[in-house]
Amino acid sequence: MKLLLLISTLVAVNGYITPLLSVRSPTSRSPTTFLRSTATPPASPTRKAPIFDEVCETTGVTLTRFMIEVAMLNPELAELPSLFSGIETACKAISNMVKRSQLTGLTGLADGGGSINVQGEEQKQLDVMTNDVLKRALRFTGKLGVLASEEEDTPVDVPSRKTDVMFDETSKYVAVFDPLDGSSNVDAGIPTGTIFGIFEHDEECVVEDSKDMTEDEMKCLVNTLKPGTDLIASGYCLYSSSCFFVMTIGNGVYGFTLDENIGEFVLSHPNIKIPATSKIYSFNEANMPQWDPPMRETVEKWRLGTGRSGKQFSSRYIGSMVGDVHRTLLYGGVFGYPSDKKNKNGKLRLLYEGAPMSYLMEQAGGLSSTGKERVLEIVPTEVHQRVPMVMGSKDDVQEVIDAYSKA
Ligand code: AFP
Repeated sequence: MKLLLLISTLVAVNGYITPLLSVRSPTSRSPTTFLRSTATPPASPTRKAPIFDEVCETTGVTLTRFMIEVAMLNPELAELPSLFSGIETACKAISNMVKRSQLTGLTGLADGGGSINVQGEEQKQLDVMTNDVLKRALRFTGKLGVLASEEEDTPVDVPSRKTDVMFDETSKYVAVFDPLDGSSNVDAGIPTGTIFGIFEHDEECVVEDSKDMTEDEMKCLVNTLKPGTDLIASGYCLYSSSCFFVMTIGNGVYGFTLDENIGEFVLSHPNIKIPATSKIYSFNEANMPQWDPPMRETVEKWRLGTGRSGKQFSSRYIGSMVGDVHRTLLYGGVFGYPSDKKNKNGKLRLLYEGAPMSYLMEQAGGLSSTGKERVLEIVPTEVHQRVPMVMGSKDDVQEVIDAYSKA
């Protein structure tokens, strides 16, 4: 196992203490030197998205075509299409596994029960298998340095396997994902989804074997995990009445639907914009008595029609984040999992649920907050860190934020 990280000195830049790293990356043979801020994330660069505003049943724009255009418009993203193609393939495979699970014996708990992930949750067979499908699909793209998943105890360093690599091996990206969100619902045929986020990999950490890591090596890997403001791309696949692939590269949100006749994701929702206000809320209301007073009081007003909009809200909650967020993006509304007395940080995971979904929500014109801070600005300190969240239509989420500031 090799860890090629040399921290040579510390310098203060713009008032922030910043380590000056001397790095030997696996791809560049000579050491390179650069500055890396530990305090404020760099602002996301502006990306160009292709303009396709037509949806066509027979000769639509496929996700593959869309990503080729993305790479042409943004040369710095030239390697992203191959990574997306891995995710796309994994989503198609997972969609099939989920759809056929009642017939193929893939329902129920992994190992007949007792298989617990690092967060103490019992794993379903499909949790384990979909995690594997994604890991393989991403590894074979040859674009990935590190990946972190809900079903992995620690971030996994993806070894370079020259024979499996179709393009130049650059270890350019870090992928975070929840392979099968909402899996506790899957046996009942309720929608589930895969959530992913892509960051750039700094390449200062190279761990050739993910087993037997020392504490320092582990820290190095965890340090590759960044706040949502650093996301290059994020998205989800929803396995429901149709299979959807919804994504952003930081310039709007685009939705594709799997056309099973041709086996391709085809653009069906160009430039999704969430309505600024609505009358739908989506929470596990059984936890309401335990919520913070500003959260509880705002939702109580929505129930009575005495909130800012004066409208009486209706409740829609699947208990499967991808399904609930998809509906919220399309119809408007507020989805969330606030903190409560039992779960101080709510339930959702920051890195592979909160941040990627918040990036999409903001790109669609909505907001995502803990009530007190923007979810995208939270710097993760742990891989499986949880975050209280309320996201959705801008005016309605703002009402919650205002209630917190008043309190
Ligand atoms: P599972 O993947 O264990 O089904 O959890 C789903 C989830 O993380 C998210 O998708 C839901 O919004 C949330 O949990 C539902 O939690 P409750 O069951 O506590 O409402």
